[in-house]
Amino acid sequence: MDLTQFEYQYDHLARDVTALKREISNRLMYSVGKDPVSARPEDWLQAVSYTVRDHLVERWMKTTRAQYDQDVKRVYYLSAEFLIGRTFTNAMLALDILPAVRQALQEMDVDPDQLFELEPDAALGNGGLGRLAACFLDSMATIGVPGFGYGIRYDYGMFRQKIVDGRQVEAPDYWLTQGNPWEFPRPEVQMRVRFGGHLEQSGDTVRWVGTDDVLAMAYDTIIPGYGTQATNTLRLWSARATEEMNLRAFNQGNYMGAVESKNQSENVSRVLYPDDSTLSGRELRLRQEYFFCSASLQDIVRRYLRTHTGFDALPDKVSIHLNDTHPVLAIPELMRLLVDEHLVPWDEAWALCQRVFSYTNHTLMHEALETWPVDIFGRVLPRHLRIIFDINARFLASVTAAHGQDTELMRRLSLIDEGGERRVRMAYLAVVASHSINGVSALHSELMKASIFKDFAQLWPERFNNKTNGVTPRRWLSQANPGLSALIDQRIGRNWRRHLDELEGLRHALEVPGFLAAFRMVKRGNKERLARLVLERLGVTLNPDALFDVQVKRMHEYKRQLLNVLHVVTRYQAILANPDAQWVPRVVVFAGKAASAYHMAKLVIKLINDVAQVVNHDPRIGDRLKVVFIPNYSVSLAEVIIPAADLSEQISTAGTEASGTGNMKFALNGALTIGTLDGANVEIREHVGPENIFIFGATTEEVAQIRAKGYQPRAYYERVPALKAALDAIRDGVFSRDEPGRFQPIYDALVNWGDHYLLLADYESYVEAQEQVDALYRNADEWSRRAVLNVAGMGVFSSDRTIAEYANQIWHTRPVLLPAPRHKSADVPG
Ligand code: 26V
Repeated sequence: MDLTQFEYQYDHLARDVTALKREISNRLMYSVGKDPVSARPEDWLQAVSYTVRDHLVERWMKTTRAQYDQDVKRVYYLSAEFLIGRTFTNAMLALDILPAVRQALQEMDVDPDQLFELEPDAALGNGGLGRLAACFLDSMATIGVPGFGYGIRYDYGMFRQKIVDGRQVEAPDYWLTQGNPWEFPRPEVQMRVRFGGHLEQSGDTVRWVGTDDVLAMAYDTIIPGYGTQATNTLRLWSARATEEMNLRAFNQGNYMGAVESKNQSENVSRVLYPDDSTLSGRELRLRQEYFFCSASLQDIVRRYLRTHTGFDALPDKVSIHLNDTHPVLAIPELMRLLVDEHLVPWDEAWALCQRVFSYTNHTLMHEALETWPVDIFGRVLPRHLRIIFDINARFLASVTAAHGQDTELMRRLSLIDEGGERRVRMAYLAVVASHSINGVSALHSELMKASIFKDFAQLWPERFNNKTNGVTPRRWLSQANPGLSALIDQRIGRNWRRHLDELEGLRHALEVPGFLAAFRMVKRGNKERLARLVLERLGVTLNPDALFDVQVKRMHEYKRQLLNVLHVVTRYQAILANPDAQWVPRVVVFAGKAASAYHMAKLVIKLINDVAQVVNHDPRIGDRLKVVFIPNYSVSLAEVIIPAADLSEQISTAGTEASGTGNMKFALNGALTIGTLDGANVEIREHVGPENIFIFGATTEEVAQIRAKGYQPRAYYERVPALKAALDAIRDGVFSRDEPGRFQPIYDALVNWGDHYLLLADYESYVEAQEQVDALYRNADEWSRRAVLNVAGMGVFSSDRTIAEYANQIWHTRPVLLPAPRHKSADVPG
């Protein structure tokens, strides 16, 4: 369906503000139980959310029915994280009723923008991996892939970050206080998930008995597609105590004990693990992973069996995608369901698994690769450990049969790491069980084959492939940047929302008189919007004419926020040394959360805030340099920060950032990138042109060479005076007068302890690139021209393109066919 039809269809809604007002009043009255006089803004938000949701339900039913009738192949996207953010605006956009709802609210004396700000983010994710899952859901619905998301309905999402005295303080994110109008509880869909117990063997059959069980209850969220009737479902599982658990506990007469054990079993979906840097190895995390895998697999098998007998057709009807290793327990769970419960012979079950599962790897960082100690694993999931041992034995036997006895190779390939404490290697299990294994950028996919999966890539080269990430243009341009969207619409029409390639058309706009000025005005408006937010939240006044230099992402050593700080300190010192030079005024913006136990990342937050204090209050500096750390980075905050950026910092050590997706969002919103040849930056450079991006630093190969030669960070420290000055200032307490030794650990990590991420090696080339940035920014027209060329080149980074590749090359799914939409409106715009 093309977009013009779409516009015709909903045109009537845009006119029918009256109908919307009636619906909202009804919802306020009958669903929220308030009258307009006593309703609080929260009540209005509920009422209008229900109203908008009502408009989605009909298409949802239709899509679900059509999927069932056509018996289409479904894609199940299993992910421990879905970082959705807010739903309200997104849903209105999908329905194309935002202007009508705005007007309806205004006519009811309710401020729509105030309402939008009240909606809490659904922050069920840490960062890139979770946000990618959310962009993928949007794209699957939009391009008509019959996709189902499966995950956990955490009661507490990603913690709220407060900054107290310059330090991160974590507060719980109980996002469900006001209820969640976007979800449908499904008390009739409850799956029993078993833990613990032991195995009883009789002959060939194994029985898993004596388990402690928890129920998984489904909550469904509608995922609307944009410009289509198609909608999909995100099904999240919430833990409930079983009936026998309740009875057993309460019958013992110990009321509080009973409540406690009920709580215990419900704890499994209580809280998102907020650490994306190291595996904590905590048993509760393993239980969470199994909890949602088991419930999802039971649900998938149940749905399949409604329309099939026998499992032969399973791979033609079901694709299960593993978003990193967190859902890998789905593999032994499907084996258990097939072999133990449906009596499918092992070899047949295994062949089915290999045709059903596919896996995406999102990190090469050793600390984040999941492995579970065999003893914990065996205690929590004895049956699954046995299944994994059996898979491993057969796998290693097949390798021996093909390649001969090679103990060293066996040791490297084994699903069980036998060095030290025995551990299950979850990524290897994913590789062995999947027909497709992909990385998330061209570079990352190559590195993956050359490093963590080297032996497997030699065994099965055909299984490995790349799917470069993308982002949804609906949220990250249309919704986040209405100003730029309107300007683009004027030039190339509205179709880019579904066909992002059409942004190429902006190249011609460069010839249109006044276009660059209009583009700059939009950027300026976005910078004013961010400046207002910063003034409100931090009390710092920003000059919207300054260059906004932005690094927002999780706090990690490999992402090198610290390299950015070194540049800030260098610039501060240079301004002091040369106050009369023509400095390009700069605002350096940081935001991001650190894992609560990640001391170095937290110390970097403190350093940024301390540097900000000194720089922002130094009267000699004035407007020439300002530094802000905006607390509580989140999807909704990103939607305000990203459109306001002139410069996007993507400065990870080459070879460490799998892809990055923030990099894409910034360029799409007309920021220029300063970055290393890492992750998707490499492909961004290809698409925007090397002259329109600031690339610096060692390449992956150079990083390897530097390390191989025996990297000596101290040599750089001693050789480069500006670097030495910056490091000395940090070490000597220039930014921490109250505690001069506070940042000694940072200095030591860089100068004395090996500087693992090569900040000092890349410093000079980074500072030089920053000077080129200044030089270009002085030429406003040339800067804007290059910014437009960045937008124009971003078409390929739509998650629609990514999902189309997954659908065609990995899942082999076809879109569901929906009846043509009804044209309710008679008057069709010309
Ligand atoms: C890691 C871990 C470690 C074990 C326990 C829990 C946990 C939870 C999350 C993670 C996240 C690591 C993977 C990740 O987020 N990777 C990011 O994925 C993005 C989407 O593909 C990609 O753009 C980023 O470059 C990559 O860092």
